[in-house]
Order: sequence, then C-alpha cells, then structure tokens
Amino acid sequence: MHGNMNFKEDIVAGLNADQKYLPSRYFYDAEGDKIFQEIMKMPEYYLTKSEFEILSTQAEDILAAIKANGREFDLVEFGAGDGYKTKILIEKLIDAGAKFRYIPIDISKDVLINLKADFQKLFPNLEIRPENSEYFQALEEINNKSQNPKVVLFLGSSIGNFREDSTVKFLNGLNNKLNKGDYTFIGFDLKKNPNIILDAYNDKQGITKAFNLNILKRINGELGADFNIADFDHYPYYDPESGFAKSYIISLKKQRVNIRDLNQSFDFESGEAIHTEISRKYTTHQIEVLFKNAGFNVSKHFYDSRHYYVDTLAEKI
Ligand code: AVI
Repeated sequence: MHGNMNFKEDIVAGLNADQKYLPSRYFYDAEGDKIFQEIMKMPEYYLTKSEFEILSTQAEDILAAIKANGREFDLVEFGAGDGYKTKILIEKLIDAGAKFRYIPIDISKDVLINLKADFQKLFPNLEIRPENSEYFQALEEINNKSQNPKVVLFLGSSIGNFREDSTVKFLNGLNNKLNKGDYTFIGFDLKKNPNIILDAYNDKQGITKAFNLNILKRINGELGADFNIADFDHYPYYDPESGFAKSYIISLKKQRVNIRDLNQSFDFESGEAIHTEISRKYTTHQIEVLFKNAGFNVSKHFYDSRHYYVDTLAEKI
C-alpha cells in the first residue's frame, strides 16, 4: 500500500490521539490478505464484481482509448496484489492485439515473486518486469530504463482509502512522474443507493468485521498487546453527503489494554470508537475535478452495467 510502513510509530500515534485511529493499510498482513480475498467473493461486495465486468467486457474499448497506435507501451500496476483483476485485463488486451510489457509494482517482494510465476504460466509470451519499491520511486526507475509510453493502473478503488489530502498529493505526484501523453487508469467506487454501499461494509457473515478487528490481532502478535478481541465490535457507517464510508472499532466496555513493546497502556471508555478506514465514494463530476486539478485530461470513463463503479482513463497533458 501507499505511504510509509512504520507500524510501531503509527500505532503509537493513533492510539494516543484524542480521537483514536489505526491506519487501514495495516489490515493487510498474511491473515488480512486472506480475509480480503473472502471479502472480494462476498455477494455484498459489488466493487470487485463491477470492476471485473468492466475489464472483461470493455478491454477493446480501453485499448482503443489508449491510442497506442500499435506502439509498444508499458502497463504499470500500482499495488498489484495477486493480480486477480489484472489477469482478465491482460488476457483481453493480448486477445485484442495490444503490444505491451507488464510492470507490477509492489513493496512486497513475495507478492511480486508469486505474481510473476503465476502470470508467466498464464501468458508465456508476456514480458514481465516487476519493480520492488515504492510507487513513485519505481516510476522513476522505469523512466530511466524505458522510452515506452506508460499506462499506470491503480485498480480496486484503493484510491478511496486515501484521505482527501493524500488523494490530491497522490495524483499530483503521479502526474509529476509521467511524461506528456502517458495515461493512468484508476478505479473509483461511485455514489449510489447508500443501503447498497453500507451492506458492502456490513456483511451478515461478519467477514468485514473480522477484517477490521484483525488489526487488533496484529497489534497483539507484533507488539505484544493484550487486546481481547471479543470486547470490541465493528461499526461501519456511510455518509451519503460526503461519500465517506467509514469503519470504526468500538470498545464494548471500559477497559485498559497493555502494549508490551510500547511500554504503555491505553484506556478505552465503553462505546469509544477507534477510526480505522475510509472508503470514499465519488460522483463522475468529482473524479473529473480531481484529475483536472492534478494536470490530467479525462479520456474516458468505463462504467459497469449498473453504474456502481468506474475505471477512468486520464492522460497527462
Ligand atoms: C482495498 N479497499 C479498496 C477496500 C475498500 O472497499 O475500501 C478495503 C475494504 N474494507 C472493507 N471491505 C473492503
């Protein structure tokens, strides 16, 4: 994920704040990754299904909009993960006759090793050049090594997990590392019936609850804390005005938690909330303003058939 990975410092800062918070990027340890796979399969979690539909049915249109004109391009992916959605896009792009190299970027070496092995089996003729570094640093490396035009993928509505200032910083930073005529292709979750959105973060089986509370388990395991997970609940909330879906962890009683490696204990009131995640939902207009302010020209929006989700292709001008 994006940003510095300073687990201990970030946990200290978050739990000492007046309004306690824990950054959602720490959801994703091995267990969190597994739970997220389960989330993507849930009937309520429409985001993955919507994006999958877009990539599998509109790859030819996406390729046409990229205007590569038969030139080879570098398909760069931020936070590739297991490549579940990228697989379908790559398959369809190959079918449509696109010439490209695939450059997945991830800060996890393991992710890249698995991804490369997996994709090489599936696409033996595809050139795969993983970059194991921070996103923008990797773009610099790519610029040094390749003259090809770039298409930078940032799928899955991951951009929705950034705070507003980080979103602007991210798009400006991305623009800065691209050359004129390069593209970015970013997945955004759209505003829709708030009940549909809330259900996606409040599944009946409790999978999202386990995902949210996993961060406490992680603090127990990595920093020697004694959070009793059963004394905390998951509370998702969606505000249709701002488009912010927020997740909280709620303390179910007045309690004190010790974190051995910090030499500190933390008090929780009964009902006290720890903010863990934001998942922002956008209108098409808001997306256009975001891109315009960061120096991009929106080429095309690719919607799923229900208009729940959009992948927007934008060109650096
Ligand atoms: C990874 N990210 C886009 C997911 C989301 O929808 O914000 C993470 C997630 N949180 C709860 N469910 C899924």
